Amino acid sequence: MSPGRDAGFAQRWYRRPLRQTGPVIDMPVPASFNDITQDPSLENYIGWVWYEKEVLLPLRWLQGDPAPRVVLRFGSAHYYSIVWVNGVQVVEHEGGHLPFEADISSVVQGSPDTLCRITVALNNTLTPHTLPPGSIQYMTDKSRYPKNYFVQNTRFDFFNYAGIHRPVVLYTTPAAYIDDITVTTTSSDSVAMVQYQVAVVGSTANSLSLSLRDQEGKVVATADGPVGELKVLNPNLWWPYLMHENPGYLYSLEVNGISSCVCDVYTLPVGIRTVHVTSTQFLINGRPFYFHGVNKHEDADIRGKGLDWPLIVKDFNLLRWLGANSFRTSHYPYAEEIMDLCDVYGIVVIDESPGVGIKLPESFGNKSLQHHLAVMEELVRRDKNRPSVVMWSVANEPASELPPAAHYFKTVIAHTKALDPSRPVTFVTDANYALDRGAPYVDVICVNSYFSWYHDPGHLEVIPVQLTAQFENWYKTYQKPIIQSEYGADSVPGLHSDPPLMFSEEYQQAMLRAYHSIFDKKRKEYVIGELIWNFADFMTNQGTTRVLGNKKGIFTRQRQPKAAAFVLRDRYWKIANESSLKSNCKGSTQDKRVHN
Ligand code: BDP
Repeated sequence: MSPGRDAGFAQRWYRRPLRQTGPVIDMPVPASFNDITQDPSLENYIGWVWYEKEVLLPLRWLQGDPAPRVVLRFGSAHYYSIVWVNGVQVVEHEGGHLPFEADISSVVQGSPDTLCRITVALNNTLTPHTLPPGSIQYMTDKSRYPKNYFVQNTRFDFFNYAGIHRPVVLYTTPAAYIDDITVTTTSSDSVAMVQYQVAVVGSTANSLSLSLRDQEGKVVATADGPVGELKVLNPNLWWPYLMHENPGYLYSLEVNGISSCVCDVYTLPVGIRTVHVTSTQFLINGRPFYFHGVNKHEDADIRGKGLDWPLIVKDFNLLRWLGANSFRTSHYPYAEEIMDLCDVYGIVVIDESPGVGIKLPESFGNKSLQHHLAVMEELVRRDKNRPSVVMWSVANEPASELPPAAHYFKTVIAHTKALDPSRPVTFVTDANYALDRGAPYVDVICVNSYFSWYHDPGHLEVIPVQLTAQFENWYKTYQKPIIQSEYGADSVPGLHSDPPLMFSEEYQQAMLRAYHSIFDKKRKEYVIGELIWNFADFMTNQGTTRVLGNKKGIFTRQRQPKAAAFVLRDRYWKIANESSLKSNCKGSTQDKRVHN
């Protein structure tokens, strides 16, 4: 649960090289450290880096009987972190992309002054058992490499940016506090039920009262106790963008916990909606939902994967301009700030874990599996109450044809469903339909394919036959709805060629059109979505197929549209207007005017 209380921001951090053998560097937080300086060795640095900052705590945080509980929270830090406060280790955490925190009350309240020194050691090394996995390769041929030379190998296609990527906050709670809230919703025509469960820590003699307010601030339901239901008459349902004239309707659930002497209050946005999967459809509030959206990355010039508010808001404006109703958090959980806006705008999310590049047989062993289960626990705990999240994706393009993949994915998917029985679970595959050992366990088949790009490069004419066969083979085998979870072609902005040749803007457009003609046939049957690869160009490792990164964006890295963005925009608005008419649910006139 994110802090909703008395919070102070920690910033102006410094990266301090290990053992202070080099200069102390000014390092902004949040940001990746890689692209901040002019030092190429920092850009590709693998190993330990240190951050340190001193902050003044308010005196009222350190005194009182009982004194408040003081918490230090990291939105994310990549990859492995150890944190000290005033020299005392307070937490260690494995994995980027997800939050972690530490109760630092006893450390700071035991100190004589209000100055608090926060020290972080961070290591970005990836091993076969991290998520994502990687491996370190030592180059021992002295005729070819300098002494002690090694490289970090990974099997994923984005730059392994590292650093403290999301905000670091200090906040307080009472000694007895609300630790967790779980909310699920059901609805019929005129009544909705909000089932809730509240976990309180630090006191057994707690009384809890809950009230649910609508957007006008009117209390529409109340309840008492740690477990129960709130009944909402004539509910305003949470609808996806372009599926309703008022998408993203959020109620506000206020939870008051009162113990003998203190009171904790937490306010949680609640969207009332249901999700169901049939053999041919994805239903939101009982109506067929078609994913017309994108895959993204957290990636930008200079800050790398560091949280960037202007960029976040720009991206939501572009998504709405495009008529996109959804995205997948390829290939790791995105910042909570992004997820908050998805809830507010009604952008539907397939929430993906960092399980990308699971290719080595040793990455399917028990050590990796246990870590993957722990990551799913962290992800579900963080995002379980978000109406925008309609499905979990546990991985992207693993080697799911390997024998151990069956047990691995059966276990990860079953665990995720046990943590959250209310949502479907999937993983994204590029394996052959006849060989995939994880697909039997998913609710929705998500398949990536790059016909005319990685397969038969330059041959746009193969797309209809290959894509049709792809869909028919998967459906015949599993009778589950299918999402085209990736398809795309690189294009260098400004590069033109007609007839279309690879890497030109025209080729990217032509590839899209060829895919779309098959989507249009199959979405009448069981294809329930299409997510372009990728929303924007993004940085990757250097390589012979990458020119300053992956260029499959329909926007450049600086968020300017390529020609393909206009093709997609026409299509998405057309689909949106068709489906809003079909579901007899008026789209906003303003939105329609934008499309025309
Ligand atoms: C897909 C991967 C994605 C890559 C893309 C590409 O899922 O991460 O960036 O290929 O190569 O297979 O552009």
